[in-house]
Amino acid sequence: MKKLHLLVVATVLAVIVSLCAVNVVWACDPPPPCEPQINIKPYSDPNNINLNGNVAVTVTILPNGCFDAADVALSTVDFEGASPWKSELEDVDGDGEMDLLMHFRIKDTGIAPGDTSATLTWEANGTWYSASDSIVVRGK
Ligand SMILES: [Ca+2]
Ligand SMILES: [Ca+2]
Ligand SMILES: [Ca+2]
Repeated sequence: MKKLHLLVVATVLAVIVSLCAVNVVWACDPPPPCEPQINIKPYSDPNNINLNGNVAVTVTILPNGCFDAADVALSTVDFEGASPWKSELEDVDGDGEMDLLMHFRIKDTGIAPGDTSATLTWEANGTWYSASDSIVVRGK
């Protein structure tokens, strides 16, 4: 009787594990949500934005495997109200995955004194994404 009981338990476990393997049972091991990141001024930290001095600011999308950086629809990109005037594909963080480096005019954005973060929204392959990074605003 005890053997049969163990066999049933083992069978149930085996079924659950195999369902997990094909992602039928989401609760077993849910795939991590796809979370691309942005890096404002990728070569600076903190991300100082001088409203009096700086003309342009660069923002990088790090796709984190969610999509191909080349698939970002540039016409949909919005950085605090600004559209990029220039962009290039570049592996900014050197992890072997291509990133999208974009240039924005600060005066095109709504960034104001006291702001501590800025958000970029964009569409890639029909999905909308949004990510934020910290900023330190000076001037004005
Ligand atoms: Ca930065
Ligand atoms: Ca990456
Ligand atoms: Ca990269």
